[in-house]
Amino acid sequence: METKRLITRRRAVIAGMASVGGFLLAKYPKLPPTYGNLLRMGDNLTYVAHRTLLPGQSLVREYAESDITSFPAVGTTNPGVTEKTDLGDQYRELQRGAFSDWRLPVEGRVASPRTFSLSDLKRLPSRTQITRHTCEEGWTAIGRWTGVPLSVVLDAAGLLPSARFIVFHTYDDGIDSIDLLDALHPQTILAYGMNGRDLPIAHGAPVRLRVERQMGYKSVKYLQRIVVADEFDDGGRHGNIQNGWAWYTGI
Ligand SMILES: Nc1nc2c(c(=O)[nH]1)N[C@H]1C(S)=C(S)[C@@H](COP(=O)(O)O)O[C@H]1N2
Ligand SMILES: [Mo]
Repeated sequence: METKRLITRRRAVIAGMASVGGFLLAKYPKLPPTYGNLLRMGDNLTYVAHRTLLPGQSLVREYAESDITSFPAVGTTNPGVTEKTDLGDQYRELQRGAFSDWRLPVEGRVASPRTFSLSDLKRLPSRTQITRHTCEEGWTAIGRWTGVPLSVVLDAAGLLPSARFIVFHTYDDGIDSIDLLDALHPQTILAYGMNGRDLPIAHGAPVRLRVERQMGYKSVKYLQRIVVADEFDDGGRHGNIQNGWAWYTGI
């Protein structure tokens, strides 16, 4: 009798949890999409640990104005100068026009593909957050980011039920992706402002991603295109595996 009651209660608790997180959890396997890739065994541990310890959309710490530090610019600091590709040329052109011609397509597994200008993004609800950036090189810095939550932009395009990953293409010819749980996290924003000004070129102008629960390199700069995908896409030769960096790097 006692055992039976316990089981019933446990079932009720599980059912309750399922109804709250059902939408997201149903989409999330227990293992990362990189499971089985020898080069990416590190992902398994961080993904499972992270997703077990932080089952909800818990927020990372936000700091005070007085905590803001100087912020180095790392990796590409100007695709218009450094990228010997068509994308680099395009970026130089956009830069000349103060990014008034910059457009961000949001396409793939969405009900209505959309293209946003910088002013379109600025008209959407915004969020400002002072957070710590952690680079794989061993430094951290605190900055104030202003932008539109990625969830707002994805809502505007309408995620189809088959949507599983959000893939980002950049003007320095890079590709990276995050899963829906990170994409819909309230602190995941498309940032167009840094420390109260327009986002500087060196930090990813006109718009960069901020994924605050991941290592710094997941916060891709120089956004060019967003693709909603139904399959895992780590960017292949355009992705961070080229650097030996994990796809999932929860902090
Ligand atoms: N497109 C693009 N995004 C990028 C990079 C890059 O080289 N290109 N470098 C990454 C790395 S390793 C870090 S630490 C941060 C650096 O951002 P910052 O230049 O604003 O400090 O951007 C990340 N996003
Ligand atoms: Mo980094």
